Amino acid sequence: MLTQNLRETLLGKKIDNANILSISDAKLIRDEKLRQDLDYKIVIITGVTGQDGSHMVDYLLKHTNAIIFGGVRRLSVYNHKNLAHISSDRFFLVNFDLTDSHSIASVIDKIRPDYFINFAAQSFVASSWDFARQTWETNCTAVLDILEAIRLYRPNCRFYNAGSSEEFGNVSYSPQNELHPLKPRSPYGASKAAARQIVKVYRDSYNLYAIQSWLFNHEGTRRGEEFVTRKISKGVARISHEISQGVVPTPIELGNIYAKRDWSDSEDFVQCVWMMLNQERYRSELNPAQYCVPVYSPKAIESLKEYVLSSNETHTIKEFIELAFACLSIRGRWEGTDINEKYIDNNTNHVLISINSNFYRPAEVELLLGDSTEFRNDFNWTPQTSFKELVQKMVSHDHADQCRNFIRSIK
Ligand code: NDP
Ligand code: GDR
Repeated sequence: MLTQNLRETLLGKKIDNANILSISDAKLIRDEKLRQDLDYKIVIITGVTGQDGSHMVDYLLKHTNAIIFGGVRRLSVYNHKNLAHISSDRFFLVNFDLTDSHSIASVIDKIRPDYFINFAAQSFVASSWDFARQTWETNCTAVLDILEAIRLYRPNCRFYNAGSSEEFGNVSYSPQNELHPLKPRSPYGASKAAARQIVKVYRDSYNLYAIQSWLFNHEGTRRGEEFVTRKISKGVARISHEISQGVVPTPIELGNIYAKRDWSDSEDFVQCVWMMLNQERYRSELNPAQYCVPVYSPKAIESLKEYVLSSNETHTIKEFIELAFACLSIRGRWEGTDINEKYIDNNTNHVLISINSNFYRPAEVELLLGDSTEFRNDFNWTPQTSFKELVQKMVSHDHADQCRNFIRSIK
């Protein structure tokens, strides 16, 4: 019997801490939804409070009729900013922690998903040296636990795990495609590379529809503030405001500004993830009949592919900085070398960027440049957002935020 609170949740109240479901209550909601319409697909997405997970929720609510359960771990502080805009009777939050194998088994057994999209991770490379074990458990051991639970309780559930270009690490050649060897440089990269192996072992051993892509860096207005692009876009917005107020700006402190990254828009990638999870619908050479449940044909599973997703362009952090400032009409010049290198405002001569060696990493991935030709060809896909548009979008968003906060502060 549904409680009053569950009945309200069913109607799609706005997301807040009060309506995070227990796994048992989530099962009641799932059963009730399937009673209304047996055709609903049930999707579990982890990492929904983060960047990609929240965009995936938006994408599926817009383009499918799926019932979505977003997995959130219990935290004492409310962190659902990326979900605050969602109000839907097809999206529910459920409490489970990826580092707890019992909770993973229970959620898969009770909710019986058709898709399990795993975006949850300790995703910050720099922290993976400080929390190597926790990184391993979240990014790798949890993947094994999910696969094992899918094998036992829901073998026809399609599983996606977010892999990373960090698995390529100390790259042997450029651009990196699906054939590039795995040469991780961080505990984070190693955890994703190990997860990739176990996903393949489970796919091959048990005929599971289980895949892991290689995602190159992707960003946006929901990017965590510790990642370099967001640190820059927020910093640029703050500095522009400080200059406009006649205040000497505090420079943004960064580490290795010569590293090169292949940056895309997160919103572009979530669509690709959904395509990868439904390859028979989008790859014309596949025979959809082989993907019928309850049992996937071994031939179908063999023909699944894992893909690189990338912009196929690489840029230094310095280029990102120059463009970000230019978006707000601030032009600068570089002076000094190594730890003394600085970016100086041409107009005011204020220091905008300085180097702090605390942001250097024990081992750096100097260059990433992807080759996503395989995905583009198989799925007839091209990204919507260019590098320039991405930088502009992030800076404009943070600038507008800065202005809003300022207006609020003088009211
Ligand atoms: P974010 O850091 O923005 O989000 C990570 C999410 O994982 C958060 O929702 C976090 O929840 C959740 N999480 C962490 N630990 C646990 C846990 N123990 N139990 C449950 N949830 C947990 O990452 P992104 O959205 O940027 O990335 C999504 C995925 O893609 C990650 O796997 C990442 O490694 C991978 N990836 C990302 C790339 C990128 O450029 N963005 C590139 C390549 C791969 P909480 O809010 O509670 O902390
Ligand atoms: P990355 O992203 O490590 O590529 O991992 P991040 O934005 O943290 O770093 C990119 C590059 O910028 C250099 N850098 C700095 N980085 C941060 N965070 N802060 C700084 O001050 C700074 N100064 C220079 C870094 O050294 C690095 O070379 C991201 C994550 O999303 C992973 O989860 C994902 O797997 C990979 O992208 C692909």
